[in-house]
Amino acid sequence: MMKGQGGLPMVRVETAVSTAEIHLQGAHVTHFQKAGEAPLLFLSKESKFAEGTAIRGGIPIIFPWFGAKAGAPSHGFARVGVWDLIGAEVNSGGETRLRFILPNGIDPNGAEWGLDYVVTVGEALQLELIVTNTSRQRDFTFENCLHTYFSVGDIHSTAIAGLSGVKYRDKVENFAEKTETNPAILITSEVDRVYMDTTAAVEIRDQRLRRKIVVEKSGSASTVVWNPWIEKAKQLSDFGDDEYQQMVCVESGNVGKNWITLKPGESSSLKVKLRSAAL
Ligand code: TA6
Repeated sequence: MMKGQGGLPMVRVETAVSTAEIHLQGAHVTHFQKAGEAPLLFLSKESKFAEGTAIRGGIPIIFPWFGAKAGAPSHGFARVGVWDLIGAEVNSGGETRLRFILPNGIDPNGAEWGLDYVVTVGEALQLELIVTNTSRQRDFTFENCLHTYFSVGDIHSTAIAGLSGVKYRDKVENFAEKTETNPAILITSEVDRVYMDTTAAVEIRDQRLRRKIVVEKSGSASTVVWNPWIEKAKQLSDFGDDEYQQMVCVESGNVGKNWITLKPGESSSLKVKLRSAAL
């Protein structure tokens, strides 16, 4: 355990093939990089590293709601809560596996849920978010999402493949329902789309870095694609005006109509595997 940016407690992981950093606030993976490659995750140079303030970049854990909520933190409280590191091991494949839990006290409504997060660092970065309904009587309904910010060489020469034919809600056009027609999505303006009922892997093709990033998932029915573009970037105080050119969010979770309801004692597992290869 060490002091990360802003003095926030952080764990640094070094394997034979990669490095990673995870801040205990939000169990927030803020860095992942394979040896000899550019960082996989984007982290804003303007991000605040202050207790209770969401870190801008990396992999925010979104729970128990996605998006804005009156009188409550945007995207839920999991990403601004301090998680406990309860386990660390190196497996036979040389991967480092860390396990975190979010203390229930973070929930002002009285928690009847358990939240575990397992981060596996190796050639790939693997994440698992496990939600358990600990109530004996009541169902538990929630949204969850791993809101991953990917680093790209230049958004103007980046394409996102894997969502062709999928219906989505376009938040830029008042949540209008549309269907994706592009086999490879190009970002040429603000993009904020919630793709629904999709379990497909997504590929980020980065011509500038000559790299593709593959986002594989299970236990997720929604994929969100977001780039703030020029005007929205200027409005974000923890995001550089030009940084929209070096990032894209491809987020894996269960959002909107894909929310999850667990019966008493049930658990759900959201898994994401991130890997890169030469393009
Ligand atoms: O996932 C896309 C989104 O919901 C956008 O609408 C934008 O608000 C983004 O998340 C960032 O949200 P945040 O609360 O982290 O500023």
